[in-house]
Amino acid sequence: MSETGLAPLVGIIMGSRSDWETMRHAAETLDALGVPHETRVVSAHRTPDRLVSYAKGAAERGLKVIVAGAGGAAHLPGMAASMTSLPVLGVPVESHALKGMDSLLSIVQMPAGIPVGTLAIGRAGAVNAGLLAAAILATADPALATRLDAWRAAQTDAVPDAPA
Ligand code: RP5
Repeated sequence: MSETGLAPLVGIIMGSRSDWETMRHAAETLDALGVPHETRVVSAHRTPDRLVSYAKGAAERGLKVIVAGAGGAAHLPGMAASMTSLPVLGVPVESHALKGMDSLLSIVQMPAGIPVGTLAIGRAGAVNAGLLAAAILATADPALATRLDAWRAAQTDAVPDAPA
């Protein structure tokens, strides 16, 4: 169950608790849009069995989209995508050593055949992963489509005319 008590439609997974500072922005975006979701730490290299069980069971548990964030040698999104036909959205977490370029290239350069929809490095990518997950769900949920339109209209209204 999600925090709202509704069955989660989006699974937000991340390679480490240290990714939460970035990935919480995906969760907060889904909260703002009223999309039930769950959050889990699932590491491709530290908890490989947990990853297999999560990815293989995701569709059967009712998830519709997976958002996967990882940093460094970020194989979590690609490995998850290899074990489910649900759409997987990858968020490159900014690493200390290479500022997230390692994460980005690890996630975006999937060989043909197993897609991962790759977002920007860091907070922007996490927010946009939430928005994209909602947009995918909204194709079959008119009420969510209306909420997403309202979210975007509010964003537009919040942009000032003048820089200062
Ligand atoms: C990756 O290693 C995680 O996704 C995280 O971004 C990075 C560092 O993890 P910690 O050492 O902070 O746990 O698996």
